[in-house]
Amino acid sequence: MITTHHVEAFRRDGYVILDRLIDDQTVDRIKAAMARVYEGNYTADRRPPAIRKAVAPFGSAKSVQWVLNARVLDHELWQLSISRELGECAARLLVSPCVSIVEDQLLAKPPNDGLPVNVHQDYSYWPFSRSNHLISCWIALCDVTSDMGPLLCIKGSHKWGPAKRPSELILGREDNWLEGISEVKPDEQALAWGSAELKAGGCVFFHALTFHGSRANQSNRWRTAMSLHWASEECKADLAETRHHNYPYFFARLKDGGRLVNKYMPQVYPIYAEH
Ligand SMILES: O=C(O)CCC(=O)C(=O)O
Repeated sequence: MITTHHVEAFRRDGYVILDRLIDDQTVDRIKAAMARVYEGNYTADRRPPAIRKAVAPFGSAKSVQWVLNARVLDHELWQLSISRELGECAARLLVSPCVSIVEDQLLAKPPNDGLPVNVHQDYSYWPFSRSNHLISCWIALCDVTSDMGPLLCIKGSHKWGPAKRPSELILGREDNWLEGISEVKPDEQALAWGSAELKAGGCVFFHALTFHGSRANQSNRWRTAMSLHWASEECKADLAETRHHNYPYFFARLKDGGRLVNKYMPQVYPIYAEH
């Protein structure tokens, strides 16, 4: 699925858009799983028994309603997250011999002019990795048009270096939407944007340092998406940084300086233990 053309575009621009990543049946299954999770119905709860509580989405009625790491709650979401085929796409773009899945996100953006998602780099939320050699994939679960607040990536911004988190993320404001780039954007550089206006099942792969965000959804339809995030072989754990994470149990049995691979973050490509 990933060609040398995609690899070159990813290296140059920091993102690559694919019209089709998953088929219609998979889109329908993931949408149904997403609805279950938002209703509090978990088909395969992999969390430690002591913390199996209802998960409230982050955000507000106006913001994107955001659930992190729902793959550990639902069988379908787990199956998509551990897909060898998708992991291979991630590994090819990162030019890494292997990848593990380290995060996923469900993203339901309300209609009728809610809040934007402020521009940020995903790596600023992953201090637990000593390397920024990670990749994200934002998958459209509905047809996304320009008025729906599609994901927007700044071309070439993965070369600007790491920046701090913006002061706000999902409760963003239009007047400080670009605040996050001010620290690292080269002075005279004009911004060029890639926009994820896609049919359901299309996606954008982007580097962990690529600045991205989205404007308000001005349409009268929900904009739904799921994102997956993989770490390359060179990503080693910084355990001191895992203690402040919302989900410390995710880092169970990792070694400081060891790979980001455990039962919640399995290596998905290549799969060594196929029987
Ligand atoms: O869905 C959005 O608008 C933002 C998603 C995002 O920031 C991500 O997937 O990393």
